[in-house]
Amino acid sequence: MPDTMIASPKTPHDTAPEYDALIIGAGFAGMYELICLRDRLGLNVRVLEAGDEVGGTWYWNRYPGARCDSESHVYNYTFSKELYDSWEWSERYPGQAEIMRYMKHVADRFDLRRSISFGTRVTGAAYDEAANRWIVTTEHGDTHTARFLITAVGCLSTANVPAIPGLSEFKGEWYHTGQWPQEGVDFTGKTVGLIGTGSTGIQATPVIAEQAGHLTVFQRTANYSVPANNGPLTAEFKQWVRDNYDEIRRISRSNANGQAFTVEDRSVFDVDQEERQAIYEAAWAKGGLQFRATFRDLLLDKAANDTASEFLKAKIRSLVHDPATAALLADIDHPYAAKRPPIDTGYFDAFNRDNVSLVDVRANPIERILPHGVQTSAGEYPLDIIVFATGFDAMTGPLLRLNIQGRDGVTLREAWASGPRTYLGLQVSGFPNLFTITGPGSPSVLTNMPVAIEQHAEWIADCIAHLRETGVEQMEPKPDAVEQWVSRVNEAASATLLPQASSSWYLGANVPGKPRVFMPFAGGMARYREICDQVAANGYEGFTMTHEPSRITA
Ligand code: NA7
Repeated sequence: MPDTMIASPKTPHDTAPEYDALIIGAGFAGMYELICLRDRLGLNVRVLEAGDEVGGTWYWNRYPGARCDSESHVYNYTFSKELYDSWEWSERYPGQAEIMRYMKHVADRFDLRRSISFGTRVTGAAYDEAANRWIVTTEHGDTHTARFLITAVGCLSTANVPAIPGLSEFKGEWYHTGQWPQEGVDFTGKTVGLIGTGSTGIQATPVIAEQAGHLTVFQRTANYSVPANNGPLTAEFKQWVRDNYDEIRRISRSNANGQAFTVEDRSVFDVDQEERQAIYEAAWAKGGLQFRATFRDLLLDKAANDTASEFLKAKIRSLVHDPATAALLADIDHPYAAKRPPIDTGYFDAFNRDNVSLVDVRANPIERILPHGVQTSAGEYPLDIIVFATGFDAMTGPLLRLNIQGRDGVTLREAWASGPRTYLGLQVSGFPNLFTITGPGSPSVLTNMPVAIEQHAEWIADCIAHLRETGVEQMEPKPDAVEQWVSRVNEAASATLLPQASSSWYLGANVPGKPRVFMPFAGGMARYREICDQVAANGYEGFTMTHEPSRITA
């Protein structure tokens, strides 16, 4: 008697809802993948989302000052001209609330919510080899099964709350910026401590300072920051954006960073000192991430980078009145932009306020959290509220916490014990039919995210369409393709100054015990797109395609 005909008691999996594809996460990536698979391919798709609304990163990161570092006219979907025309941004850099309005607008326009289960955190995903299905478990204890599992969990969605002794005994309030209460936090008159001076701490500092009685910023690694020069968009600019959809889309899809600006094709050493200074001054006045784009060798040559870093350190010293505070803020240990470069609105100026102080926790580390404050090796700081702007277990953290188990019961955590190993950042060997949108090994965080997300969502949809047309049941990368891609990711990083920032989250260095591996692909978005397209054109080179998995019995 064939196995399938043996009568056996029903397991919960037998009655689990069955889909063609399950998508985890309803941020930019999950929403668009849903449109691709449900509306274009006609698949039966469900999205499982931990939050109560769409938005992903922007749903959780609603801390004071939360704002995108990409300019609004490129921080949106471009797959539909009609959608593009239906929305108008109000500021140069969109704030969290406006981005949430945009994402709700997209959800409404494409009727996405009917396919999304909100308030549904995924706690496990196991590949059932016999059935060639993914069995996904949620925090409510229910299961869903699907042929394809697509993670759209973002790169910066697993909060890193440092394990500082004493936190559980803290009598005041404490928050991590990436898990901010929906109702907000009232800092009025409070003594606040903010730990962390990455992009988030740099955005939050001036805003909290305006409300708090006193704000103490605990700095471990000093950081560069360039003014965002944010402000309302003029009617003229809005019209330019409307008139230039094709060109903005073309540029952002054809350069290395997914932004609407290109890196100048000149070396720092092509110009003399005076001209270089004028170029930096103009870029500083214009503001934004394009400071990086002033010269082509800023991220390739340390001597070139030194010229930018000296300019930016001098700016800090000129902005901050107290020389000791200025010196501490300008005591930066890494090349400019080797860590993710922040942009700000009044960060350095905030240290000129009487109610803001800076504490050096590199020289005098935080030793413990006291019931009413923070203790460093130099002294105690009484606090009512602690804000952890301490970042994320980036890129791998959101995937590992899903507890994914692949072929033969091997977990993703085991497969990635020495760091992430993917092919193109899209698939993992031993985890058939699992796709990871903006996974480690893809350009992701080194680009304007919507551009990277659209490319991945479309590539995956095209791939699934191909599998359907050709009758392929199971797809996963060949181990040697993974090996080669991991080498290529390392080579791309090594060609830049990016690995030189020893405390960078790109390297996993911010999380104790995390393998030090440069995670994103630094070879550029346009080059990466070409590689992915070529792989597909070559019949999905590097992947094993199985028409009839030998052990499928159901
Ligand atoms: P980041 O960039 O990882 O910054 C986190 C900050 O918190 C950084 O200054 C860390 O210092 C600091 N940190 C982390 N743990 C500690 C402890 N234990 N003690 C003191 N200071 C600590 O996170 P963000 O949220 O600012 O930005 C993440 C990304 O979101 C950003 O790059 C954009 O892409 C959007 P360290 O540098 O590790 O010494």
